[in-house]
Amino acid sequence: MDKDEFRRKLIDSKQRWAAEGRLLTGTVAKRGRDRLPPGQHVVKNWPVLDLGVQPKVEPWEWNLTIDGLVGRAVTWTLQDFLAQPQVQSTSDIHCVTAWSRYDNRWEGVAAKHVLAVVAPLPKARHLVCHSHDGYTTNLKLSDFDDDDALLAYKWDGQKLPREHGGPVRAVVPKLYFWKSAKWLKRIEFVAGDKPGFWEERGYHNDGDPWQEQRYG
Ligand SMILES: Nc1nc2c(c(=O)[nH]1)N[C@H]1C(S)=C(S)[C@@H](COP(=O)(O)O)O[C@H]1N2
Ligand SMILES: [Mo]
Repeated sequence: MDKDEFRRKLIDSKQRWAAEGRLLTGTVAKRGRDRLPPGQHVVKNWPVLDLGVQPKVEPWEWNLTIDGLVGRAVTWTLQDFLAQPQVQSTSDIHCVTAWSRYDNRWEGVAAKHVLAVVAPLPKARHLVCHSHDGYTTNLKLSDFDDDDALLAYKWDGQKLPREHGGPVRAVVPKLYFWKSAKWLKRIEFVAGDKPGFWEERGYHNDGDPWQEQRYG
């Protein structure tokens, strides 16, 4: 199977899941009380999920532009990125395909630090993450503005491997993992919402695992 065929089949089957409402249990859990969201099971390994293309972005050529409706747009090289305060944060992953992985030890730049640096304008209510493989995903600014959201450079003490989005990926633990863009290239602050790749293909706009916001 070539890459295009893989990609088409993967998109087809995930769109079918959404159309059929696969995995929905009809329960609503409570984050903080229920560690595991409804319909999820815990895995020990770390599955790789993407569109079948894992762009190779060399550390020296990687950069991240953060722009749109901000007071101060920036473009960071990896050196600039690493010169920002680095934080550690341990959190759980919840993928919409029903696996969850506990206690991921991330290290990188806190989302709150990003917001402090670029100072989004009051009318900026959403953001779009753009990746090197052409993937996009949208977030509410209020979901990104969370203590455990970060741009991750390390996982479990090691540089983030390419298949998991290295050099740098977004991590927004309170939402399904499709909201966490790998191979991050640009964060664009916008006023009106702009659905991303999966959000345009039957996946929920917000993606809260405890409310089973899988499809929508
Ligand atoms: N750039 C990019 N980011 C992406 C994806 C992708 O295809 N491209 N897939 C998303 C999906 S659907 C999931 S479940 C997670 C998977 O991350 P992992 O491969 O590190 O487990 O990445 C998300 N971020
Ligand atoms: Mo996913």
